[in-house]
Amino acid sequence: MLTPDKIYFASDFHLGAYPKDNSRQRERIIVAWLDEIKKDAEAIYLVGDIFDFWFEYATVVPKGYIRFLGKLAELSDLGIKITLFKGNHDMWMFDYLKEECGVEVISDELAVTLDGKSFYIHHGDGLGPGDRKYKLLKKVFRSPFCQWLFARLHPNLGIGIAHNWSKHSRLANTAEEKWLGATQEWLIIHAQELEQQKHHDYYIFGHRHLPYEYSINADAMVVNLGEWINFHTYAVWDKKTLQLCKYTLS
Ligand SMILES: [Mn+2]
Repeated sequence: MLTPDKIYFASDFHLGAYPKDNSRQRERIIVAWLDEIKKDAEAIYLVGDIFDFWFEYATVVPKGYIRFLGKLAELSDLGIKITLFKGNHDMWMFDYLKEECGVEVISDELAVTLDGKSFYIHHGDGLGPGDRKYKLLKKVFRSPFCQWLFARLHPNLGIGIAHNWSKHSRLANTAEEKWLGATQEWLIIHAQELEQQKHHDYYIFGHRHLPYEYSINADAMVVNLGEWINFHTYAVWDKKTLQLCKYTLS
């Protein structure tokens, strides 16, 4: 066993996304990756949209992802600190994953200092200019009243509606996202604005479904983690550098 001295970041697994067979195969790849990094991981940050849909009723959780959930529990039992961010697809996580898998759930952003460097981490939804429709929708979806109402629906109906909606989502219908240029990439614009208020060494986002690294000044970098349908990308911090890597099943 190596000394656990690495910190890993990944996002947008979209487990459960249509079609189901692809999702099961993706789960195997993710579990293999987690199994590989457990030898040297000190902490793992899963930066949102881990599930294509998640909703916790008082006594019921969505079917599936059992190997993934088991692996999270195993790693957390080994003492690896796992932090799970809510994304726009899985914002309805409450206590279950904390209680069953020992992970910490973060609702929005997390600013954390790791080995003397400051990291600003957020899934990335509802940030930057524009997208006013989603920003409003997010407020509605996150409201306790709306969540209470949704919980009144029978799970077959509620989760059925959600899966149907997700079939029409960006990820289900776009092969691969393309780089728009730094002046158009809204998470870069957002990071530049944040940087003017307070310096961070690294800004880490998911949501964009496009892996990239972009320096906004001499000591601040934006890293987008990509997704695990087309790219299988993750970032690793080794106490000196942050590197964006691609996982291939060996
Ligand atoms: Mn996503």
